Amino acid sequence: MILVVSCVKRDFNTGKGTIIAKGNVAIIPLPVELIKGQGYFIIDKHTIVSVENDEQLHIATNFFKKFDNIWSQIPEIAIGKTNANIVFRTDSLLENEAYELIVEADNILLKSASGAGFFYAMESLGQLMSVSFDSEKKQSNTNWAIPVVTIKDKPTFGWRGYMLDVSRHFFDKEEVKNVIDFMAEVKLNRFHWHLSDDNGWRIEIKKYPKLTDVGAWRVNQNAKDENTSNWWGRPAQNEGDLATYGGFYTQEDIKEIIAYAKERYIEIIAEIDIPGHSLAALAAYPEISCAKGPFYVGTGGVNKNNTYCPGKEVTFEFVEGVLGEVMDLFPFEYVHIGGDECNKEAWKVDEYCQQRMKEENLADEHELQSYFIKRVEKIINAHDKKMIGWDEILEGGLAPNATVMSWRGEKGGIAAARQGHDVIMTPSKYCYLDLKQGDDDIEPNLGYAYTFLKDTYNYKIISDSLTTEQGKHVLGIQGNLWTESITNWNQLTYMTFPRLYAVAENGWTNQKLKDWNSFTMRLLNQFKRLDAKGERYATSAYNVRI
Ligand code: TNX
Repeated sequence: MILVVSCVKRDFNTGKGTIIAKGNVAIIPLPVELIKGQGYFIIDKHTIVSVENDEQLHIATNFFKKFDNIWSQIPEIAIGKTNANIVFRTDSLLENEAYELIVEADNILLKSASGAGFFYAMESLGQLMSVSFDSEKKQSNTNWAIPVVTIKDKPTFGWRGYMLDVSRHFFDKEEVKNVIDFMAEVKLNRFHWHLSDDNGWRIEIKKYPKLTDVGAWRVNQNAKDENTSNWWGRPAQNEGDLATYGGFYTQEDIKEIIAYAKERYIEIIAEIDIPGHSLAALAAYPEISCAKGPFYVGTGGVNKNNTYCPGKEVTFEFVEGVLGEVMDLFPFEYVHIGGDECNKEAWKVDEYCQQRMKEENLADEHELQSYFIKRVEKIINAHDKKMIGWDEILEGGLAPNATVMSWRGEKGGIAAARQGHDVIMTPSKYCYLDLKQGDDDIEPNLGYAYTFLKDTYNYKIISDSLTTEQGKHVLGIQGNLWTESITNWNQLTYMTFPRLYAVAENGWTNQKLKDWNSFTMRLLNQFKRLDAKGERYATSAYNVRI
């Protein structure tokens, strides 16, 4: 495998002084089949792209649009061109998301049965191009040399996800789009958006305006917390730091982001975390809690009174109102309702909860939680959507159609798959991108564990303890970025890369083909791409335990 990227300045027969930016073969995630040939295909001002329909036109146009800043010779792209040298051709025999990319010295052929497959073929093509394609520098006379190669590729898992917590720290619309871009580059297809938690409610709900008027903002306690266990990491530096901290997305923002993700073949799964992790909602609407309040949007640490009251009908009305708008907004078939780490102390003494437990014949608070989640699932199913929850929803009995996200190790996922429920594996030891990865000096630190790159890479998504039939319930893998200790974009990318690449390759590449040594070599190319874009990433994760 060639790993040297070079920009060779020389005369080339299409023009004097033209720069040839030579790419190399170092694709992440590793394709199923890749045969390298001799020579290069040159993309230059004579290149013509032929597509078959509007969707392909869109894919090709968007791909070359990325060059706008750096290249003035974008190829002509049109439907049904006869004299083209980059050709899109539908092959309905290929599986969903599969593609073939055949680069020869004088033409490139892309085959797929779906828009997603063509999109992935183009993303692979992008990785075959020189890193200078990612740089901001204007190179109007650059021609691009794509190595001759034949790729036949398809994903192993249908769910290849990344979760971003925007509650603990807020990331704005442009940052979210950037996240979606870096997911797309490595063929991830599920963006899990953690939109509510104790520390901020981030989605406009028209029926409940206080959720964002009140729930999206918190006092910035940086100054106070400076010498204590400070989740938020940054001491007050100037007057502005004492103002409120927060932000939210309007429904219009969300539509824009959904459309942006759709163009990149990424589905968005919205999470409204209930019945625990709900301080921000309670600050806005205390009547849905067992305790009296008042409540304040959390500023770090754990507040035990952060739970909805499943004894009161008004709680279900609220949940239905909120989820109704969420489901109308997000086209994806799944909605995530959290269900994790719900503190049930208040339920034990609340008269409404006690009454409910009597009426419904519920033995304990776990069954009360299960009652709550099952009612919520009915609301979701009535909208023809499916519910996902963290693995705590197993406690007290799973809701009939629930999908489980296994985070407290693999146990929950294994148990749910054995019960015939679909699962997504995201065990913290392998998939938590907020956990430390090696370098004690410079990493943000939640303080309780590590997630090493090599472990993320080698993690076996379908446990050996499942039968083949049970294993089919494992939909895939997801990397989660919780943001208690991640306050800004640089920290976000630093904790995300390169572990996200390990998640991506693990989810895409056949278990038997995965190869740690090859992965770490190919990673160097990704680091160069990140360098070209000026993005931070952790080399500690790379160095530790190679
Ligand atoms: C557990 S994972 C949580 C999150 C925290 C995370 C920190 C899960 C469902 N709950 O609320 O942010 O640990 O690693």
